[in-house]
Amino acid sequence: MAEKDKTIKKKKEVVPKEVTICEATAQMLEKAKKDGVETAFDRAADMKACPIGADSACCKHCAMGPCRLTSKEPYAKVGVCGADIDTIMARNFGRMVACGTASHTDHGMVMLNLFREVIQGNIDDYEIKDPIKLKSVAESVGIETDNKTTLEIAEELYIELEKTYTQIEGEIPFAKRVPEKTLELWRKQGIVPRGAMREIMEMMHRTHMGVDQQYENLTKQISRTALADGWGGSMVATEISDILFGTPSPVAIEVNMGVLKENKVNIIVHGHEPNLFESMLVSANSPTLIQAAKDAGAEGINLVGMCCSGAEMLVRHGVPHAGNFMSTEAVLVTGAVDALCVDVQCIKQGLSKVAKCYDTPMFTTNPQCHIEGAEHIDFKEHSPLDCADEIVIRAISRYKSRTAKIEIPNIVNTGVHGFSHEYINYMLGGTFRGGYTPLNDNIINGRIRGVAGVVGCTNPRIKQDWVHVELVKELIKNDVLVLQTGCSQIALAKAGLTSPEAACMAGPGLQEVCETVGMPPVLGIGACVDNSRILVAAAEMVKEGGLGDSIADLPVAGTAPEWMSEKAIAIGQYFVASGVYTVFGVTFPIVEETKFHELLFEGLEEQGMGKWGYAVDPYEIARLMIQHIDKKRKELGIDKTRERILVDMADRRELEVA
Ligand code: SF4
Ligand code: MSK
Repeated sequence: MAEKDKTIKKKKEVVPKEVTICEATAQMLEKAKKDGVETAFDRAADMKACPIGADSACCKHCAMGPCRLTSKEPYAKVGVCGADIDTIMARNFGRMVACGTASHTDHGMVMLNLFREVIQGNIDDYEIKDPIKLKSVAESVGIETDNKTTLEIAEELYIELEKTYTQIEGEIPFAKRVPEKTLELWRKQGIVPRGAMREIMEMMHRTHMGVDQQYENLTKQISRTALADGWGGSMVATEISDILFGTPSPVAIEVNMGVLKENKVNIIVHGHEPNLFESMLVSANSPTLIQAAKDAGAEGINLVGMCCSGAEMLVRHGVPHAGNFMSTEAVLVTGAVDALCVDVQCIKQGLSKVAKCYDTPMFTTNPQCHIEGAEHIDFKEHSPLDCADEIVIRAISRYKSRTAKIEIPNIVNTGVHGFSHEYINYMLGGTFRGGYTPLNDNIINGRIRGVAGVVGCTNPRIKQDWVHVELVKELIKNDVLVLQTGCSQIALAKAGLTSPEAACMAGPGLQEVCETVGMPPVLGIGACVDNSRILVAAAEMVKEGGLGDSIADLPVAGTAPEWMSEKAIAIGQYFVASGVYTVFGVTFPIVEETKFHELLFEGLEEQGMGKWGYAVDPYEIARLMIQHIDKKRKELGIDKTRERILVDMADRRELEVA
């Protein structure tokens, strides 16, 4: 027995301050340790990532395998069928893109189905909240709107946008928003998406054993599938959600675990589709349920978001946000959560165990996502309040019989979020000069060096939030304006960088622009599907003129420095195929010195698209992005910062005479 004990491997101990810079999360991880509760941080420390999988050098696409290629004799080995390292990596990468694209497009399709049911009068609980956006989206896909009612425009838009999914020939509707030169390149390459279902199906078919075994050909379908996400499913999700629930505009926000209130019924909504959260908002504000909460001894109902549906409600309505992906278990350790309700995507199965430890009821609500250990209450769009009310009632009853010891980190950070591409247009151009001219002008005159999209997840393989925050600080210090989505923006909000006061941390040019406009140097714009807003902003910058003819000409770059999900890979690939240099951190699922690696990291740029980059260190990621921005500025001939010429009265008179 004593002999056996010696062989029991001791679990690696997690030191909270070493795995996160989020103080609230660290405090809760300390408490979890005392309470004997395990989180993803513990499991990550205890489970080394598989090195062969990390290199994407294994294939289990058929029963002649699974085949593992080893790095000995630099990947000279091939699978039983003869598939080489480039084929295997490209197929694995393609399947990641297919899954990420499927996730976003399924989400978008749920929104579109909801839109159809609303306009057909089958659902009363939702309505078109933003008819102006409805009109502009319709016009952007070529629908004539003059002399038509809102309902007529909506019906035509539904028919048009359905093609995003079901069309089998032709180009997806939002291809009309793509700058001409970028679209021409896609046509030449044969990568304009037809419909998302078609592209995902073809991607899966071509990665079956014995089909496409040429990495360059596979890469074309990888791009086509990813573009069906960015300019398809994700864009539909964003635009329809804005039409139904309102287009974001700047709103003061509060983030971090201190948004939980000990004397209120705390309900967390976590997931991605905004319809559940919108209905939870209605229930949480219902006078009857508020009274029920008061009768139970609470001061009220406190609805809080997490992860991406939280980010979406944050930018749209200013609903408080408790934390990003790697804080979802930690927040339950507070003992203060009276109900956790979830829908789809990025919901760790481990949550149900942690919830049980603190007597927090956890509810799944989506028929596509049940979780062992959580109770399922089906959310039905035709009677959404049945589910939402039930969850609130159950939360009130948990409040009444709270047994868990409560410890809420006393940390709340503030900022301003909600910068939709429409608002960026207005903000920089004003009511009478709406447009991207001021942004382009400030890029041309060098006050703004370029624009960066800093997006994506947090990941227990890397110190939570640290790379996001250090990288963004470095970018704004160098006059790079930062746009943010998903969990990344919560990291920056917690660090205080999304408040206008953070302008003092920016370089002199960006600082001047921020102070003039009254905006923060870091703009939070929504959930991970809302990366489509960045694509639209990039297309608008090209359309405005002065910065080249295609997205690939722009001095912009993207990054997901702490990514973890397949959706992130799909997002990265659609940015690359759209023309954006995109740097990922943590790990990259491809081995260097292979033909597939060379294609993604160099070849695609030579073809006129963007390219991938990889670095783990935040300062190195910033350096790579700034280097690329400077390269683009040089190619555009705007690499020398122009001195501002102040026009005096004599000059003005001369101008008038002329
Ligand atoms: Fe092995 Fe080829 Fe089958 Fe993959 S498809 S498991 S490489 S035999
Ligand atoms: S939720 S995909 S952890 S951003 Fe969109 Fe956050 Fe990444 Fe999920």
